[in-house]
Amino acid sequence: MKTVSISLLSIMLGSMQAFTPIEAQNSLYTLWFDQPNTSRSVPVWGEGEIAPDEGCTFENKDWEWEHTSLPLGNGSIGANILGSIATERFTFNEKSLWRGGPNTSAGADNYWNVNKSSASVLKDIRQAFSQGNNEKAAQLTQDNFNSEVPYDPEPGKPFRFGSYTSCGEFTITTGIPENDIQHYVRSLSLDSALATVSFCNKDTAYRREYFISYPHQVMVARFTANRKGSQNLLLSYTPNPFSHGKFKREKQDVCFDGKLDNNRMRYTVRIKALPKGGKAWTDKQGRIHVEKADEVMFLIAADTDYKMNFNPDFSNPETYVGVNPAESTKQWIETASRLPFEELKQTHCQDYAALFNRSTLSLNPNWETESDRLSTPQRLARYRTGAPDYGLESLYYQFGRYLLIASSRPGNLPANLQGIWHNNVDGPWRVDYHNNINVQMNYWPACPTNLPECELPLIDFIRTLVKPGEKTAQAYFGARGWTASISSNIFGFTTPLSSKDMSWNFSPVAGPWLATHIWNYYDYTRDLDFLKDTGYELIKSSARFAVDYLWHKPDGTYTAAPSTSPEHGPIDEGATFSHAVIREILLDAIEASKVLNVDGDERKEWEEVLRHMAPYRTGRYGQLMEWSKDIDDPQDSHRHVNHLFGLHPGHTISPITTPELAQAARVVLEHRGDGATGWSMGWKLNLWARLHDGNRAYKLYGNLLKNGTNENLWDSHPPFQIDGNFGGTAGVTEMLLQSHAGFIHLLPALPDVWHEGHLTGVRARGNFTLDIYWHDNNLTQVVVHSGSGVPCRIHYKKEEITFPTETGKDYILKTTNGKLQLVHK
Ligand code: FUC
Repeated sequence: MKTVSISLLSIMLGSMQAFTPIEAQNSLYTLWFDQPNTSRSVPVWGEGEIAPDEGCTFENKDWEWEHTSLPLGNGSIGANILGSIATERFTFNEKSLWRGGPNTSAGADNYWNVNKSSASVLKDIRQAFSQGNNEKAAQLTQDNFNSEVPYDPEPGKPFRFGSYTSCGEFTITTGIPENDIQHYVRSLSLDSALATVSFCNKDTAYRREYFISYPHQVMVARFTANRKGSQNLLLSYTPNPFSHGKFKREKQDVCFDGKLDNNRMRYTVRIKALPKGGKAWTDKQGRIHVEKADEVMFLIAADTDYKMNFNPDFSNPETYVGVNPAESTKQWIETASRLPFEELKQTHCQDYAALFNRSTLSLNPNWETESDRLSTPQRLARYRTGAPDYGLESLYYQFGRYLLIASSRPGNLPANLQGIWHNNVDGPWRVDYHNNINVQMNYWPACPTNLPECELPLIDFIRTLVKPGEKTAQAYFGARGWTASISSNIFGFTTPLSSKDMSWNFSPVAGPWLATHIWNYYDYTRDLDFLKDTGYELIKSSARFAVDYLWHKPDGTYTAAPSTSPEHGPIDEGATFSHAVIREILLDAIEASKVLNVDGDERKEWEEVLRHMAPYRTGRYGQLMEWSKDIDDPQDSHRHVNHLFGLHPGHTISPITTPELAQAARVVLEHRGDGATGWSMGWKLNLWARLHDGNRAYKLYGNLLKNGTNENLWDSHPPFQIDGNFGGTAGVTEMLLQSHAGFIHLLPALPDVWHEGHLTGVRARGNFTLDIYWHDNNLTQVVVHSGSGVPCRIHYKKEEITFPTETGKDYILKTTNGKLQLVHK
């Protein structure tokens, strides 16, 4: 473990003698900047007229927010700390603050009654395919498999799909001049989820500490200095500009109660100031003044009236309303305000560290580099020149885990396209739940990096889609079960959108893909009660949908007709991607029904369908064919590689079990190239890891960091899109541990440059937790903790070893002369 560089520490220690310095932090776990952001005190929507685009353009107008802010979150509240001097500023989010849904002025019927009755057209489409009339099939699909709900807001009409929207912003003017600042540091420590801003002005050392507590559901901001009476502050809260409400004041507290204009969603933001020394008071504009305080702690709580609903009443516009945010926020503030800062901080750190500390990654720990002493943007810039920085590579792994904990905690919604962080009324792709790779990728690292509880919000979210998704399945496919489409919101939206561009808008396997996460969660945790009580029904009903969606052709095969491969190519009678997802959900359903020993007859049907699914095919370039016809273009460098789903995240293609198909997948990856958007590089990294090509996976990881990462390590599509962060973290895990092929595979894609290191606390399917150590590019030791007492089958290079395990016991394996041996049980 390395500590923060001597020079940085001495700056902090030297300048703040009489003052607690920033704790010596492990540079593996710290993101930091040495330049303040500007004191631009207005939000992106400005102070006057709101821009007509509501901020949905792809270029974020606030470069600093997107590149140099520090994100904090507790899964419900999110904030980005700008760390500016004269006016501190932080953007603010509440996860459920969304426009759209059944409570717009157009009413519930306008929201729910949007599925087209298209199922009867399927037979004409299939007949057209049989006659070779693909044009007709495509036309019929385009005309019938959209809806009337536009993805974009329409002038003068209530916006039904809606968007994730900002919960406003905070500014705190400090009266400190910007032109005389020394020793500025803005840092985020990933092992405690604390953001700190510290600097000196003349002989005063200032420090601000921020965290967002999950146990106490409050954001805490403390402003201190080494000189008494130095805190002269003015805190202002600016609400979402497309909302109306009132500020209520008490002595040192302010409460904003507002409603979004679009759907009347109610939200409350409460702020309490707790000064030591000096005084604090509020004014008519709802601002808080602090004068001559020695220090001040602000507590901020926020909530909306949104209630997650697994069984929405389609006639009730308020079916997702059920929380009184004025009450919930009051309780949180009251509880937190009885506790001193240190106790709030300790409770927060303990809660957070209990998750974060489960896994450590160390890469070439003895490698000394000047990068260790550089700020994160400088470090990244150096890495971009090709200089090795294994610390940065581990930091990125841990940053993904940090972001997942910060944006996805049980009891709230899953991480959206920007996790929980957004700075405008609307945003790219509505900052929604995108079901053709993005929301799924968000959860790739959850179980493998030992954060299974962070996946529970996704599982709850899937449950919200089932009832509306049954209507969609029925209307478009006459199918049992449920499905979703390309985009979802927090109000159970499962219908396709209005666009006739089927390449993205036709996505019926979105539901089955989501449902594969259910089995995956079970397989990692082996939580049988979960499978029995919640999981199995979701898997089974998704498998039923898949079976009914398939076309049983006269020749006896099953194909997905019509289908598409996102987001290019023709409307097809059997896109590889759709088949791969369907294979996976059927395999999951078969396994789950065996585990629970139920539905034997239906299992036979799933097995039968699986046996007769149109097979994977290899085309004229040796590539895994993307469509039913051999039309793949070797020049095609499209970012989507969904036809490789079976290789990753699925498990029907692997170099060990299906070497020819794995080779065909490799050809596809060669054609597509090693560039693309952030998330796409993140996916290719995972795919190369599954092909057991460590050096190529490493190249993709490097490309992701170099070409798809902002200065604050946020993934960039561009714009900022969080999926790539999660894909990156998952990919590193896949390089060092895989467990999808029926055994645990150690160091399956270790790149040559990672000579030495360890990865501890990671999970494998079967509920094993592993600590893996290697030296000179060879495995030295692995400790396997058995969480469920199932037999353990371990594979390393050409070695394989299987042994029975007992729940709660550890097993140590070592390699001697290349031989893997169980040395301790
Ligand atoms: C899919 C991708 C885009 C983007 C969007 C949110 O449509 O093709 O690149 O990630 O989702």
